[in-house]
Amino acid sequence: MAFIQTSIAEHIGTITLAYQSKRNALSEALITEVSEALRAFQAQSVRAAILRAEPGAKVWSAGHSVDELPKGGHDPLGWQDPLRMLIRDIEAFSAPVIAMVEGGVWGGACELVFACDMIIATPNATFAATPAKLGVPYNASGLLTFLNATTPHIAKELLFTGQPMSAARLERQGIINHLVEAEQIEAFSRDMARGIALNSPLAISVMKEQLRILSAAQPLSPNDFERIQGLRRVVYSSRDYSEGIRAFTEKRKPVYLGE
Ligand code: YXS
Repeated sequence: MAFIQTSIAEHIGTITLAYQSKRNALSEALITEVSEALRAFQAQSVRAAILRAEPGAKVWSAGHSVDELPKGGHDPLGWQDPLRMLIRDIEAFSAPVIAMVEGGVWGGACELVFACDMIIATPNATFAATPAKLGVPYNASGLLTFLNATTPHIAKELLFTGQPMSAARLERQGIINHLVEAEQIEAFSRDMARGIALNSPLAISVMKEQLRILSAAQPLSPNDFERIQGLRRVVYSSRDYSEGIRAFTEKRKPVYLGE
């Protein structure tokens, strides 16, 4: 792995973001490695996972890789966007994922941390949501992640001001589970993961999925809406679509290749 480190011990899987030269920016390449690690954990029946940066990191993650955002005219956070796929992978992972946070969390990395099942952070960790700063139209299911993990007023302050919010402030709001000093945070996180791993993995995985479904239970869930949009985009950008239009205007039978 070039961008992360992984380990499994005592049924606990650990993913360490290790791309400090780019401040753990969530590039497609890094996200691919995290998703592969989650699949490997699933295959080895991991019962709890910890997602962290390297010890003492000043930046947990700088958020979506800005140079991978479309320059304009295209949805920057559509269904197929790697960050969107990673959020879904975290939510679908059968065991609890604990975000262990030191340093600054930026942009889409805030949503990544909020999509985890629990958050343990050092007091000097900060969270800065940046769509408003970059003029990015955040996507509906991403906003639902913010809403489900925080409160409407805190989500709005994070999203509208774009200013870093302290872990201590978020812990007071019950959004961060525990504030732990840097020297103890690794042992504290492992102890919590160990306790989870002693419980029934089946009961926990079912409750995690039930809570995911219930928390997304909207008249039309933002995920479903975006999936529809994503499927539509696949069709109207396809060869078959333009072939169908051309055959119609040329009054001949279309030849469809399914691509
Ligand atoms: O110049 P080199 O090659 O050394 O690379 C620099 C930065 O370009 C790179 N880097 C990034 N590359 C891609 N995407 C990023 N988000 C990103 N952030 C940083 O990392 C190298 C070191 O950066 P540098 O010198 O700025 O480090 P620093 O320690 O002085 O400052 C760390 C940060 C995180 C405060 C600073 O890098 C920063 O402000 N980064 C951008 C944070 C941000 O605005 N993230 C939002 C990305 S957009 C997103 O997540 C969503 C789409 S949304 O906005 O909607 O939430």
